[in-house]
Amino acid sequence: MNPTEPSAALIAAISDLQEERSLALVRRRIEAGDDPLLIIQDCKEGMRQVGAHYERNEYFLAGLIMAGEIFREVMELLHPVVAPKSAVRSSGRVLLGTVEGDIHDLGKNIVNMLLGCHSFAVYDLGVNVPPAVFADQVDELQPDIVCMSGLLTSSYDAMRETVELLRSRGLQAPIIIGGGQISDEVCRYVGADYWTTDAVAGVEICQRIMAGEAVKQGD
Ligand code: B12
Repeated sequence: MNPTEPSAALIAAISDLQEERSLALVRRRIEAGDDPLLIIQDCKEGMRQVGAHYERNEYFLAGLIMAGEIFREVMELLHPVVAPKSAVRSSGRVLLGTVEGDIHDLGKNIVNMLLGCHSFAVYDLGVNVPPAVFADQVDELQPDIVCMSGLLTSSYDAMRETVELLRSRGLQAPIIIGGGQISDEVCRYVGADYWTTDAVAGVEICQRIMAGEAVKQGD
């Protein structure tokens, strides 16, 4: 890849944990009218590379923290560009949270933002959400869809426990799980109805569910 090309440059800056350069590149692309979703896609690839550095012991926890901070600042820059154009909330009600034991929230926050842009009313429970809290909030808010995020392999058990509790309490609404390493196999293990590793695809699943056109995954 040519590092002067905008995508490659941003991916490399994030992967190298260059905060100022990453933010400058994002500002430049926003000014040039670049699609914010493409910018997010590049940042996600940069974060994946940071994770790979961490796995190879080239970065340590401080590197993950730094990457998280850069991504958070990038999202602050992007937020006004993807902010909802209208205050109407009519597409459906979504309960969202990162499951117990997991504090990764950058992906979840993108899902929240994009659903909001598509007129969904989103109730975000935050991170490290115990199954009982999901269940209580389902009783109270009666959402049309429940969305869970998790990036750690250990989160799959928390997701599974949450799904079991929600179903045992009679929840009929579809459950979507998401996060970088989720797969069809994980979806089946967890007992969720849908899965994705992409926020835009997650919004499309929610739209199809509300339109009665969604085809269940993970069966
Ligand atoms: C940044 C980061 C952190 C930051 C998180 C900051 C924050 N506020 O979120 C901090 C420093 C806190 C952190 C901590 C840890 N981390 Co960490 N982290 C990462 C890193 C580098 C990037 C994650 C990220 O934000 N990516 C960018 C976002 C946008 O992508 P995303 O989350 O996948 O979200 C997208 C989609 O998946 C989707 N999506 C996400 N959720 C949902 C939900 C729904 C419903 C839908 C529809 C879609 C959807 O939408 C998003 C946009 O498309 C990853 C590497 C990687 N490959 O992911 C490691 C990674 C996830 N961490 C890892 C580890 C090991 C840890 C720690 C255990 C490290 C430690 N020794 O303490 C702790 C665990 C803390 C905890 N209890 O949760 C491992 C997990 C390995 C595993 N198999 O479990 C990874 C994979 C790194 C690695 N390769 O080893 N981490």
